[in-house]
Amino acid sequence: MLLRNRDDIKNAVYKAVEEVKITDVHTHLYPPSFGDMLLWGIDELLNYHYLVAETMRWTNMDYEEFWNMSKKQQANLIWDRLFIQHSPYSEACRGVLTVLNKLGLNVSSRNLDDYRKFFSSISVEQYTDKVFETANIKAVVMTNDPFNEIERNKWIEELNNDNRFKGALRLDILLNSWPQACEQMRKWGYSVEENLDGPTFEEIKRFLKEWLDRMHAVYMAASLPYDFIMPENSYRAKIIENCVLPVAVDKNKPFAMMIGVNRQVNPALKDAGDAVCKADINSVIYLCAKYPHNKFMVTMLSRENQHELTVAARKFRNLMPFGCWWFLNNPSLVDEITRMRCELLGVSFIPQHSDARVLDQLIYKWAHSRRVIADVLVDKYDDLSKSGWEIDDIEINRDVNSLLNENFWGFIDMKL
Ligand code: FIX
Ligand code: ZN
Repeated sequence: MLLRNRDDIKNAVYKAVEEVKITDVHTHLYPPSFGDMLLWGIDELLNYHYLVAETMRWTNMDYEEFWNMSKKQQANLIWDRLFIQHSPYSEACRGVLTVLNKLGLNVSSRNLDDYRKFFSSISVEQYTDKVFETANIKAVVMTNDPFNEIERNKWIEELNNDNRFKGALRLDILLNSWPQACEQMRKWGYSVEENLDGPTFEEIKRFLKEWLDRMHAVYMAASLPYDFIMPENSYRAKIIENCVLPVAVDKNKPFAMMIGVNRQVNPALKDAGDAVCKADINSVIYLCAKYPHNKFMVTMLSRENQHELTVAARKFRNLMPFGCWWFLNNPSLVDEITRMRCELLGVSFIPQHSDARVLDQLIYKWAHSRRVIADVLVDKYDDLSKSGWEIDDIEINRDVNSLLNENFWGFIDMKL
């Protein structure tokens, strides 16, 4: 149907963005069959590390005293400081309320125990279906670490029985802590040397292929610190260039680089203790230029890296920018970054991922992002319309499905 004015365009865009079943390209979720590794429910939702960081600004309690509390005691404290004593309009706080509201619970009761009653009345399997339906999600890509002993055993026992949960081989230990990885790999029977001599590169490639196959991984990924540099005479650089990238071409898998973390600036906060620092875009450019047959998904943590990453993506078809990661996943920055990406890349990027650590977060992270992305798209199609270009809802549906689904799966399948 041709759309003649802004209101019609807005209705069509809102409908398309609301109805598209999304592939969430990066999360920390696991299928219910992985047991306690899957976090869900109000107490886990409130214990999200974003909310722990915000709570610690409202108490002079010793960190250890907080960590020694039960999850429920921690949740009670977080609820009191961030929701009762102060209005919960931070993005992570608002998210908790969006989840409760979308589940049909009485948000205005402000009664945590009422909410707990709901979560104790539903099984994790039922709730997983409910969350995927409420958030309108087709599939989520996980973060799967073969060096995590608990998770390693889940994969060896072949426990992933839910096709909605896609594997992603996470390489942080291998790349950022090679001495530790080397010691562990030797125990598993790989003939690897810390100095990378002998059959080490071949053995690392064997390890990567085995785990890509075992996890049916859709890509390999790593979180890389803000001082990540390529080329470099380092274990990490040598393993990337001699092992990760050749295997990625052999298996036709992207290498997803998540760059810019300033790791553990406050270790007492544990997962909440990381910060951000501007990283080096020329390292991304070096890899994309030198390895044209490799596919690179890249997200950068610093707001200051966003424009140069988007410009770099204009230069390299093997570079797919994705998401508004972590400290960027706030409406004001999602709007700014998505607008810039539309203006420089058109439809050829992946606007968002949830990074959900708690199952329930799929509901709020996508409800909030859908709205911001939709509002950006309304302006873009309205601009087109004002230039005389005819807009119809079929093409809007096509573009929205590209942004939130097909750009990812097409990049996965693409052979360069
Ligand atoms: O490296 C990552 O995958 C990051 O997303 C996490 O380490 C981070 O703690 C997070 O969950 C951010 O949203
Ligand atoms: Zn993450």
